[in-house]
Amino acid sequence: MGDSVATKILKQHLVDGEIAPGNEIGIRIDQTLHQDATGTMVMLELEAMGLDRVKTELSVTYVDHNMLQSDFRNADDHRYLQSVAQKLGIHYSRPGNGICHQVHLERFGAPGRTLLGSDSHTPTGGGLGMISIGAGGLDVAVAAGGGAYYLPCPKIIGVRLTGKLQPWVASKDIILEMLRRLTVKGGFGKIFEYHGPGIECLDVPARSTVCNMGAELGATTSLFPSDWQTKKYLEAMGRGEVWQELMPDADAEYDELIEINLDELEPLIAKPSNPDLVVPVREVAGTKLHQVCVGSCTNSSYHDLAICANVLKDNIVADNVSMTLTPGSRNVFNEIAANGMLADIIAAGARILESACGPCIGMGQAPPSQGVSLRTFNRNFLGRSGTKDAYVYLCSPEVAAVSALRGEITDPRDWGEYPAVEMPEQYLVDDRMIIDPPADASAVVVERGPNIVPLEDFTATPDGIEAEVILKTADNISTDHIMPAGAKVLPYRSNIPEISKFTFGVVDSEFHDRAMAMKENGGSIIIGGSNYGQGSSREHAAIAPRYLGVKAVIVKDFARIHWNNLINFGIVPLQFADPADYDSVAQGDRLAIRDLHSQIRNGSEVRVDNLTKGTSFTATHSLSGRQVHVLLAGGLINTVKEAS
Ligand code: MIC
Ligand code: SF4
Repeated sequence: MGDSVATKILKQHLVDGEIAPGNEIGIRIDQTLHQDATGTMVMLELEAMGLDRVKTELSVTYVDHNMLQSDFRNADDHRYLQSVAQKLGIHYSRPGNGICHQVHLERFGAPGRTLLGSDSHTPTGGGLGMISIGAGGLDVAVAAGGGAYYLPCPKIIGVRLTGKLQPWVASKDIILEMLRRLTVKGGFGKIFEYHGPGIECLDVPARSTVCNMGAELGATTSLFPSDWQTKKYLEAMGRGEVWQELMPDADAEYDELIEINLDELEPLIAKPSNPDLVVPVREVAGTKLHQVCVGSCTNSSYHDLAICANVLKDNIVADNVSMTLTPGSRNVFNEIAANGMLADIIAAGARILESACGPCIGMGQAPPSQGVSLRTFNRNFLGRSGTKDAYVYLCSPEVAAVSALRGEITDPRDWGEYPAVEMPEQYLVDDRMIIDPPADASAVVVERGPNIVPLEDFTATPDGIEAEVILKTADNISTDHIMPAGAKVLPYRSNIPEISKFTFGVVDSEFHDRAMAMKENGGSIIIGGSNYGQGSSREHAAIAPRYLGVKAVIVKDFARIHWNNLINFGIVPLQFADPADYDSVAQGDRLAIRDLHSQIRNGSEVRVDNLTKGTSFTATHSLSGRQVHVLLAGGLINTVKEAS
């Protein structure tokens, strides 16, 4: 049996274990990506590990999330990141240069390489035929320091595309169709490899949109082969030399196969408030809009902006709509400025935002109360927009542009002829906003502001837990619920005591105070449903609960990155052996786990006693031997320190 592209890259980078689904494998990481919201923690962790220079082929820190400078905090973080990047041999993409994933794709990604990023949408790089994975900051820090990245060997799922996208149907509709079919947990433990004749009609940015939002499936990553489209893109970016052909073997077999006929695809939309609530646009057409936002790492490439410019040209945004547009990178910005499209967009009344995450992470542009916001982004979790009772829909730039003019959700096929975009032969490229690290960093002084608080020491996991259930949640709790982002919270990303005050704020405003009270009395336990911790890679969703004394999280099942983050920060992650037991536990119950160490070491089952109800149930864990060691040591920082 021949190999898929994913298997070829994994084989070339394997440093530990054997490639077979379910095994834990360790892979070598060629490149790391960090951004400002998770990156300050990565840098603090690298410093805590005592590293003086990264050991990867390439590491880049981007400033794109924490862009609002309403006081000194974010600005101090930027200054810290720039100086520490210089010190550690990391390239630094300055604020204004663009969203990490878009810039990385344009300037650094390369077929056949591995990329680990402290951001869940790192799989955007899969559009170039690379294995790019989102992970918690600590895993990225270890990889930057030359360590392997460990993961349960994923299944490789082939997604065979046939046919051709029809006018007004976009690559965003491919991934929305995947979410419609598979749901937000359908990608757990899987790599999606797109192939087949249908990929011919997709250029690299279109492919990257699909890979980017594979994160919403909960997938390990997604990727496309590296073919003539990849070559064309890299040449247009002036980087033709990094191209190599990378195709699946003719007899490659996949663990499962999914088929999508692009001829039959129609414009789709995800309804509030989960990315898998997908329906055809025509089903919700006519819904009145208050806001339309184009941008985010999913849809901010040149083509995405250009299609909007072509639709908006000589028109005006509807009276009831506030429309924002965000170019994904300074290069895209320059491109639309140089060819006049920016003028068409401004004339149409759209609000131009700086090249950054912006409204996607709640950095401004919160919709009005109960407002309806249509966004080309990837996530619409409750409260993420900054307005808890807003209704956020996700769609393609085509749907967004036409709907902004009509003032209501519109199937763009009703608009008229498709205003096709001509792609540049050669993109405008200017790398002067990327600062290379010096060869000799001995003179670099790391600049730290007063908001940058080093991590506290983590104690080893105790041999027994007796604690109260502080919270019982429903299914699909995202890290946006656990640790919200947005303009108020993000400035505290390098200050755990402060940021912990916002933990679970969206669902339970008393959580922090209750947790602090319980901390003195054995700590607390969280009970969760299915797909607990979906969404972002932010390890603050684990570090803050840990700081607040959460000892264990017992759920029906976990999302991948958050599960890893819990282990890395010494919180015991368990699953109900029988999901029906979820119903037997209530908030306020006192639970006990005796002989935790031997129970975890000696098998996958752990007995949990419910002292309040006088009952007990079985929980399971799926930790590897390595992870058991990390967890019981109190987290990964402790084991890294042990080893050095
Ligand atoms: C997100 O889209 O939720 C973020 C903000 O980019 C996060 C990272 C973070 O929380 O800093 C992600 O996707 O990992
Ligand atoms: Fe930024 Fe949004 Fe992309 Fe996260 S999903 S990296 S917040 S643009």
